[in-house]
Amino acid sequence: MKRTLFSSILFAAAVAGTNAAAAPIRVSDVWSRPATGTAVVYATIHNDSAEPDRLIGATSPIATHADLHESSETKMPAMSMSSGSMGNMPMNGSIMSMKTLPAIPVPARGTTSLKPGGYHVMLDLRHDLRAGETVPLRLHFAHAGWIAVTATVRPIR
Ligand SMILES: [Cu+2]
Repeated sequence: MKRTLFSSILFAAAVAGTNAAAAPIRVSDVWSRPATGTAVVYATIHNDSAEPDRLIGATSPIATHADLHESSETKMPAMSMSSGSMGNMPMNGSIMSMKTLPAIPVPARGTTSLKPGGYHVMLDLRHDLRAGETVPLRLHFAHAGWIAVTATVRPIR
């Protein structure tokens, strides 16, 4: 009898612990753009827990592959624009590039924004994306596990 009661308490504690850990990550404002070949997905990720987490992967039925990317803009020194010795310099004086990341950090009790010019999920598309379409995605977090979200394809303005 005593042992049964003890087991029940342990079980209740385990369930409570599971529930407490089940919803530390909230994902909002998930969106994409009309695209052919590859598409970007942006989102806002909120971490309500005291532990940092990491987005470590993503999948979507409309994509053959998904990567985590970070865009960055490299400013070219103004000097090289007029030197005449570097003919391939872009006229706007900067180069946009992106790299694949193993993970995107989400700080404890913090927010990480996936947005144009920064972090994003890159999809290799099975079909073109059109404005108004919705895209199911699953985001994989190191601690929170898999979270299903839906991206809305916003028109290009
Ligand atoms: Cu990218």
